[in-house]
Amino acid sequence: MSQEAETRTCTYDPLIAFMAKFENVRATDTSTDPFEGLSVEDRLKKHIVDGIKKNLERHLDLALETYPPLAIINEILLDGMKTVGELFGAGKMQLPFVLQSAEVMKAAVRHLEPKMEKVEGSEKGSILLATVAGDVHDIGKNLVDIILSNNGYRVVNIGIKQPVNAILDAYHEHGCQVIGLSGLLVKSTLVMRDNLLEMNERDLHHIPVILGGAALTRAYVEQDLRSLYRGRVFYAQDAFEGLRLMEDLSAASEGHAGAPRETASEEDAPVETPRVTSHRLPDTDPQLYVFTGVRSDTPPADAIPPLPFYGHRKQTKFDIFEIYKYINTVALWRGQWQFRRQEGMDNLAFNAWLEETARPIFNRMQRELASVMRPRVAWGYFWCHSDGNDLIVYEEDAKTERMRFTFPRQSDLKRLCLSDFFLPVGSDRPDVVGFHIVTVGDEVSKHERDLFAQGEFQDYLYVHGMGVETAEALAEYWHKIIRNELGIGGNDPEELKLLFSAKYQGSRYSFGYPACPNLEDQAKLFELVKPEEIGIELSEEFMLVPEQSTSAIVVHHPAAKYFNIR
Ligand code: B1M
Repeated sequence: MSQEAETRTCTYDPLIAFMAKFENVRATDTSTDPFEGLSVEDRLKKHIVDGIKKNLERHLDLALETYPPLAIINEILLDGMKTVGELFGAGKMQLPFVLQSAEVMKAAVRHLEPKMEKVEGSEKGSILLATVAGDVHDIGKNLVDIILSNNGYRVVNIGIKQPVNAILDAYHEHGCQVIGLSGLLVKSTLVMRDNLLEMNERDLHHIPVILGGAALTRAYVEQDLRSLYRGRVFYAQDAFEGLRLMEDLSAASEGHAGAPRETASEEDAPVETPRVTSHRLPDTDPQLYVFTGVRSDTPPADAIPPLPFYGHRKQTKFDIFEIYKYINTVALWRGQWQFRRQEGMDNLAFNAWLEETARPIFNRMQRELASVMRPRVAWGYFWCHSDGNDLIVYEEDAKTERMRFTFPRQSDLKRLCLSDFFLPVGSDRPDVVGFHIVTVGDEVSKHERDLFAQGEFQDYLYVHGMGVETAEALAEYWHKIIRNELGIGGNDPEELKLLFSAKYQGSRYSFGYPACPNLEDQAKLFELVKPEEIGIELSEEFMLVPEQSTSAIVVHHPAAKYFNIR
């Protein structure tokens, strides 16, 4: 563990001290013993709520003089975690500090476990957690794991890309009570539906299922999926809703009142005949979006940039600190690290608070991860023309078709389609299109996995966020290089921050996003820029490996901006 990480676990944490100005979480003070005058029970609760590891073992040993280990966990430490959950729920505690509390909880349990005889039924409940087949997203499910397992539940986390057979086998093998499925891809919502149908088929509908992940909506789960599954299925928007559901489900299975509300309406639901409602999921199949006919009135670009070179190149040498400058701190601090504005704080105060709270963590992370990040880029330029909704990419002769992409067209608004930004086939000259793919390598993901395994939950969140946003920063940085190579970088704003709101000429569109939703098109991009040469592979499900990688088609047209397809 680094010296700084060590420092974090001391009795004084400047972040917590600063936060205490705005919330009810108590700060610890180095000048006096923060535990002075407290009973042993209150000392242990303070360890949990304030996330203090120092002297934890001493206080646990003291408590062992009075209580058996299991009682310490169930009656004292879990009570502390309950307070943490309540503070978070009331918007008075930030996620990174919740994770710090979970770290202390895990350390406490680790200390007590060897002193404990296995007591049957000591767990509050159990859940089998998995990210569904074809989906590589780990962090959301792992946050759920951290919150549940440090609130007294047994969690069997079998990882990412799990087919239904593996999920059900593990569920039975480990004697779990509930199945929790996670997934971020649009396709995962369909995989979850198929998994539920499979469970119906195998008469396993007695198993309650909790679903979570960004592509899901509450309506899809609570209306569509609930009408398909013969058992109970719930939507958890975040880890804490997962915790509440587990509490309700466990209470219900013990015969207490408090089964999740939805179980009551289950009897009313049409059970035998699966019903597909009108609720429509976003779909990755571009055919669904291909409307022929009216094209947008996007005029051709005034000037077509000269082709910088035909084909692909790679870049593997970078100054990582240069890349860090392109990190969008709003996305990192508020999005990934989930620092939220506290009640009563205006924007100015929140930004000042972020500068004092998040900035030092950001600076530490930049230093610690400098040798862990392995930035690499593959990119290229090609002749092209549009043909209706298609984009034709030519061989070097600018005449022979090499491949063709098909993009969806808006059915309303401007009736935009990505291909509208390129000169149409038959024009007297070819147009130019760019592609790029960037990665920060696999080391950062490995580092992240180690932190998770070691119970360093707060740093796990910080490192994951850094990996994600450094990959994004590299894409932003390389897009700027591409604009310069195309000779259209002259309009770039001087202030880097303005790049995040795309205040430059042209746009980059990532496959899988609305304007080019077809993830299978990643295979064509691979054919064009050969990312294997920089160590990026394409999985069977068209996901990029290493995880922190992102690809895009780069358009030079001045009118090219993000747009949605409905
Ligand atoms: Co991209 N990405 N991404 N991405 N990315 C998504 C997933 C996407 C939905 C964005 C979008 O279209 N709006 C989209 C997929 C759409 C689709 O299926 N077609 C997408 C795409 C297309 C892609 C690429 C393909 C783009 C490209 O490069 N061409 C590419 C693929 C990468 C790859 O293959 N390796 C890509 C790349 C990236 C980055 C590398 C830049 C980055 C990191 C990705 C990563 O971590 N592996 C990234 C990010 C950051 C996102 C979004 C914006 C955020 C994901 C995230 O970190 N969430 C995402 C859009 C979104 O989610 N809004 C998107 C934070 C995380 C903690 O939340 O996992 O949802 P989440 O978990 C929450 C809750 O959902 C809930 O609790 C958790 C904690 O509170 N929960 C549960 C989750 N599971 C639960 C289970 C439970 C209970 C609760 O059971 C008990």
